[in-house]
Amino acid sequence: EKILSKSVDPATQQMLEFAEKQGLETAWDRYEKMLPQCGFGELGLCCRICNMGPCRISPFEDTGPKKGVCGATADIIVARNLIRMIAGGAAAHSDHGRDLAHTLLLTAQGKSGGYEIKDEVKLAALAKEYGIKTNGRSKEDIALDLAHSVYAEFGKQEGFVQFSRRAPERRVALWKKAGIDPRGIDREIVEIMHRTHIGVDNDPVNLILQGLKASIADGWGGSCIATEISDVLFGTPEPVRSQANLGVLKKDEVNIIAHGHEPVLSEMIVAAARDPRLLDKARAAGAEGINVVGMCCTGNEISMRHGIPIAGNFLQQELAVITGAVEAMIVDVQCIMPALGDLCECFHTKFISTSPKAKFPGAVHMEFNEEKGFDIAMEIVEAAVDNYAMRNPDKVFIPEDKTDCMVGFSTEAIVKALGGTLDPLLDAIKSGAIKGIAGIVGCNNPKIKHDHGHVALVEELIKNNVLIVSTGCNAIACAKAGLMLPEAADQAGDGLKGVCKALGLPPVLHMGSCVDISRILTVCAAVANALGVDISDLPVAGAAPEWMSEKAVSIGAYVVSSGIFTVLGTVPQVLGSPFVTEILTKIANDVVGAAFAVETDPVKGAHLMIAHMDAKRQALGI
Ligand code: BF8
Repeated sequence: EKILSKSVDPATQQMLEFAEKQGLETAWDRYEKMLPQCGFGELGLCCRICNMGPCRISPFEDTGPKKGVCGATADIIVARNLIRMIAGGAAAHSDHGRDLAHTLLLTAQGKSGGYEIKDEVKLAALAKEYGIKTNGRSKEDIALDLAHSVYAEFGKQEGFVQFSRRAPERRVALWKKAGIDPRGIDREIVEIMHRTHIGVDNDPVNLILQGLKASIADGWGGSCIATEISDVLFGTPEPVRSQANLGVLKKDEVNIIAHGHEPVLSEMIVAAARDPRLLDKARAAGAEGINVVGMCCTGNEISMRHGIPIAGNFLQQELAVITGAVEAMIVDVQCIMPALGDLCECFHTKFISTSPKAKFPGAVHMEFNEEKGFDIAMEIVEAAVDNYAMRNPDKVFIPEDKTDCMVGFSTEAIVKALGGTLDPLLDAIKSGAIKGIAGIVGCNNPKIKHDHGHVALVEELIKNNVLIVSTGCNAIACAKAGLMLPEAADQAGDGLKGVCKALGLPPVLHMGSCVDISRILTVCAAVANALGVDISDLPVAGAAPEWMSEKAVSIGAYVVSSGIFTVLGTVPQVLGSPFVTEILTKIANDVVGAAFAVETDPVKGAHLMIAHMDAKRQALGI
């Protein structure tokens, strides 16, 4: 029963039971040992920004300090802590985008190892946005100019981030008026670090506005660059069948997990694993083949582009190792638990780090670089193949669960599925067959029953005719729950069911990894532009039911800044300041036309979103 309370996912439940029997520790155990978590930290009231501290503000009215040594109040401390989280998240997403820009540059110069320009249509479209000439030019020449242009977005000191101009004019005007139209990506992140230094910006409103500004640079800048350049290099996703959950690991094959975020690495791992030389080697070692599967967002990337199965979402990374059937856990950056090092020691699994930016205790470091991308990937996959002989069959326990799913719904793929224009979608929204669109995204968090927040919220929404666009660990949860199949339309309300059946679409569309939330922004902008309104006028809402990362904080901030009401399913560390809480949940409406709500019950969260959509529909007169 204790295990049932930890996850709704049957594979996860089985693996947790197995782990417990083996005495193996997971994030859930470590979370329990952490309880009760620090009350000051939970409320955002602890300040460690300078060495006069740490300071902590008493949340109680009549006792304890109300100001830090420098005089910072709860409002200042909470606001500073919050926007530092945004800086961390925006930096992570944007650095991912920068790595793609780097790969595009090397590829255009003919210096990358194994990469090519796959989507010339997108290359031309992006070139047009930047005013880069395409007539009579080679794709490499165009790509070179584009790489320089997107690279420049990071260090821009003035002006604006180009892709932000996809937003409706009214949205841009509103950003300008509020002083939150970002100039350059790095600039806004650095400015957060400056302003939150001791003795700089001590106005909670001014601090939060800068947080929003940096987050917009993430969503409409760094994340958008990551998505678009990935499409140019690896192809824009189209609907493809895949499978999800730990049952995708195979008993008789070399199992390789690509875990992390950047397709620059995982694309090459996928290519190397298909190389006949390594396949022969695997067979010679007694394996039937090489089975590459994904984990977390890199799993989303390669499943969207190649149908590669996804082993699981964030909280399943340790469980994958515990199956005893993984030859190599290959990681790059973000959402990789350092716990994997100790855990892999208990098995034959090789934990292989590849990024100079991300090293881990207990990992073998095989540094990856784009110049020699394919060759290094070959070495990494070969290390996994060699490790097959070390597998102990007695330790292998692979749960059977795996679910079919249809993934790969880029904006372009959605438009194509609709017959070439957004009109059928707009008509369905106008007629009420579809009540609205919800973007459901984000992580897992042991504070909430694994996947329950995701699945219960999405099920309630589709029942009420809300079409779902999904990314990140939510997408993986939905795939595992069978919600990403056209048949899942049977679980939807009559209106949505009819639309899905007519178009052969699932009610929950997999739009990719977390940086691909930029795809959701692009769709919202296109719908708003088609209707001649702002994004904040649309019957759309967002939610992050199980969020935990700093990236999720930045995402939430740019989604709200883009005019989309957003429900958080785990409580952010801001409640120590009633004023900051009010800014986020109410006052933001007056500035950006949207705000946050916090609701830990997913069904109630769904109804907050539905009520919001109803209100927007009424205002639009539909
Ligand atoms: O970028 S949803 S746990 S894997 S942070 Fe991480 Fe959260 Fe998963 Fe992808 Ni996004």
